Amino acid sequence: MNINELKEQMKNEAGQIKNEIDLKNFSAKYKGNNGLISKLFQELKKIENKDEKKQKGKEINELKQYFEELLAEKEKFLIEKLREEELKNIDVSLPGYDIKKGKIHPITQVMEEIKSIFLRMGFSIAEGPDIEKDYYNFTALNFPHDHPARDMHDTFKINDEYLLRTHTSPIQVRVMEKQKPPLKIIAPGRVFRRDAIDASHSPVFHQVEGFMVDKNIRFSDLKGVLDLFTKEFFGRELKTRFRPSFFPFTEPSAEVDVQCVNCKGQGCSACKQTGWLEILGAGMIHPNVFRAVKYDPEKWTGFAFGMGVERIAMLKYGINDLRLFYENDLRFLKQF
Ligand code: 2NL
Repeated sequence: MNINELKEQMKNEAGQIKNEIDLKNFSAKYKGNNGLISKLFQELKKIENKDEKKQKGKEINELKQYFEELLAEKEKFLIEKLREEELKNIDVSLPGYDIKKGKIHPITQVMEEIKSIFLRMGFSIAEGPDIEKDYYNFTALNFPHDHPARDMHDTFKINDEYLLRTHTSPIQVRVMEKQKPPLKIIAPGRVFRRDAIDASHSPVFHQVEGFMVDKNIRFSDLKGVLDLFTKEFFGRELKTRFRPSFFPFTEPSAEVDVQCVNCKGQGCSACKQTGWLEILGAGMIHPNVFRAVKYDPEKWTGFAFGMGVERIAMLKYGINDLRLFYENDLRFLKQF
């Protein structure tokens, strides 16, 4: 068979390729060590006339080139055909897959919302270690050595020097040690207390504390910042009130109530008929705390506050048992 006839045969065969198997057979017939093209090259070696050999070699190479083109063209054609058939079988009226979306845990959501409100007021965020020195957790915060909160029964002690922080205040002491005022800082984090678990206690919970130090910071600044916070977080229509209280690290100290989110201050079972919910502790930073971080209490003043995130979340969403946050029951978590 001469080259031109072979070319013609290739073309006809290629035209009849309908599927992958046909393509494989077509390829095997001509290509590879046992293929027809290889055989032609072998026969070429036998030709003795140089010019004839050269001419024939050129023709076989052209044939090989032609074959490769046919093969590539057919391969492309088959892939496109396959894709077309796949598309034909897609029923666009079928409902889509139900993609199960994960969610942010409600405690994290509330933490993020609290942080975002204070960030908008110009506060920065600071963090610190869960395992803290007794010094940063108690001593620098003006806790007397015999203060009941230092008791073994309230604090997870690691050794004489270290413990699990019982509040996030040590973060703020560390910030003040390193940085000079003016400061506006939010300190969120996990805290630990030796409490038995019940509807309102957990050995691990979350706090957001905050403080501001500058010249001439007054109690009215504290009231303005916290009033704006409660309005943003609980609702514009709810009032806040400040009651006198006591903390070792602030003087004067206050507890902050917001009007009951449930009854808007009318009195209901959620607020035990008082119309108010306690949400925060706060006060003016005690001069002894400033002395511990080598700030001059005659020059600088500041306020600080702290809130329990679980407590705030429970009040906001009307949840009566803190344990729901830790049980990972999807029926509960899905609601947030
Ligand atoms: C509460 C009360 C409070 C602070 C936290 C604080 C921090 C420094 C200095 C002074 Cl470094 N005070 N924090 C002040 C008042 C109250 O938390 O009931 N938290 C759940």
